[in-house]
Amino acid sequence: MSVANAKHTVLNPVIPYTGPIPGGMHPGEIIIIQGTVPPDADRFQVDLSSGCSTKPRSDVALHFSPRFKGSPSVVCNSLLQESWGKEETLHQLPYKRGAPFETIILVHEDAYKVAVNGTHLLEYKHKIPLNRVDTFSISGNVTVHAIGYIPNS
Ligand code: 9QG
Repeated sequence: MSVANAKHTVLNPVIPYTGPIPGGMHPGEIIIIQGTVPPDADRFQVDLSSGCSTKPRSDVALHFSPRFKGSPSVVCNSLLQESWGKEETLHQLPYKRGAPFETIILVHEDAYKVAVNGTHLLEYKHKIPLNRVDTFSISGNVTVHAIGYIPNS
């Protein structure tokens, strides 16, 4: 799977980036993010949200946050009515400061499955119905070369 398969591609977005997910989210769809972690990175985050309001802040279905500072980890969570839920923390970090990466978010009926550099990393069960998720954001210490959206058919 590569961005060459994507139906919609966003190239070299300015970070922080927020944009619509073309056609919304359905099981079988894939979002690919190709980027590089800066050498001095602390953290970055990918958010799949329900709208793009900042005040009040939109609900976040998937907040995916690799953290490089302290104990390396990946934190996932959801934001509902401006409150964070319970963090799901994986004490493993396949990203490296200064290195390029490819992250794939696969949309399943019951969960998101995230793979990094070709290896499955984690699964995050849906807290917000897929039909409410329409906005992609990426922010923090990251450079993004391409975001690709691959539809399910
Ligand atoms: O820290 O944790 C995820 O559970 C919070 C962070 C918050 C999230 C959250 O401050 O930061 O990572 O989107 C946010 O508000 C980010 C940048 C307990």
